[in-house]
Amino acid sequence: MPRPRRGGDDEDPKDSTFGERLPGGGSLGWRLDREERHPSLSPELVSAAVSAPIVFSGIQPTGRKHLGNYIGAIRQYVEGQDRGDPAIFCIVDLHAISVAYDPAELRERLYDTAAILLAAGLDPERCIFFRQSDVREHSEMTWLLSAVTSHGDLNRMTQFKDKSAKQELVSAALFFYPVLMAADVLAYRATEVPVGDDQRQHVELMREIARRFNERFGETLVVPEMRIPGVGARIMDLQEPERKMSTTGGTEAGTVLVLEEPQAIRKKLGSAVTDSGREVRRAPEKAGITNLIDIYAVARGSDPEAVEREFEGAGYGDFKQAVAEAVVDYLAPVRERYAELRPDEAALEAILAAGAERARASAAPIVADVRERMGFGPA
Ligand code: AQP
Repeated sequence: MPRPRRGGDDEDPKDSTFGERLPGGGSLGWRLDREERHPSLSPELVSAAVSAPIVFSGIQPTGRKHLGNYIGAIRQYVEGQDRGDPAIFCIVDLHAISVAYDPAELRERLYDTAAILLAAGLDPERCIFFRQSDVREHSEMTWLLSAVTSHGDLNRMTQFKDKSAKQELVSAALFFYPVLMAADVLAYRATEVPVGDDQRQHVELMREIARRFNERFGETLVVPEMRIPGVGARIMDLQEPERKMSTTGGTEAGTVLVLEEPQAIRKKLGSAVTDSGREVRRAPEKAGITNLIDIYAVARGSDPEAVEREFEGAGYGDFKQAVAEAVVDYLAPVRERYAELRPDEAALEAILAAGAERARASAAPIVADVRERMGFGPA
């Protein structure tokens, strides 16, 4: 059942707020991993996949969302809600229990995160927006998919290695995190997964799980594609620009929070680590400046080449001040809208509950297919 096309590869780059031009005259603001375009799908599923993307992504309820989350993921969600048919976004509270946590705080941070996403521009009328734990199909699908997930693959996941090194109790949930992530996406036959660059390995694994399921049980699941922004796929820590900006692993001074006050943002960007040179240009040995150029380009809706031209001959001090003002302007509307939305938990709850109902209606028949293919229930 082909669905109407709403943008995609052929969309006008001028309409994109993300616009990086690809070499060779390409016009995408985004890179899609297309090396294998749905090799294992039946014609019917292929036709569904190419007509309009089914977009799915999830984000953890840490409440302390940072500029990396915003640039790498959240702005993609807002853009994706008009291309996706449907676009599905969830707050992944089941993922959050894979490390030590407090139940009461989990609820609070979930509302914080919901309010941030709505403040950023997610519109429950234009997307399906819900809380992961409200849709039990995610948990069931995790167990079903674990049958086609290899232990060796899970053991190779760098996020598991990094995070398990920091835990007192290394939970089985932390090990299973990528299977749950695969279940999230595959339960909707999503075709496109907008994420930051750090999720590349997890998306590769979910693609492998889908392929293996189809080989073992017949064509059932869609092999999704990863969608990462052309600029800003990996925002780096301002103090340690060799490491990504991160909720758990970064420095406090090097992590700009979405809800941070302008003065704090100015201070953090003003003290961002650079290098001993003088030129505002991107280079492998200039990780700090390269990061600031990317941040400025995204915040001002420009591109890195134009930023280099704009600041030719300028000193690092002036450039850092300009980046700070750009980030303050970029995040201020989100912070202001958040302050209006966050206090009304009943309204947030109503939005999440309505989204969960729609999500369940989408996932239930697909999980039923998976069960049936795997030999559950009467013949
Ligand atoms: N530094 C980053 N640059 C670009 N994108 C990023 N993302 C995370 N860090 C960067 C993207 O944000 C989305 C949501 O992430 P999450 O909240 O579910 O947690 P995460 O991926 O584990 O990243 P965090 O927030 O930094 O947490 P920790 O410290 O736990 O790793 C994802 O799409 C991610 O790619």
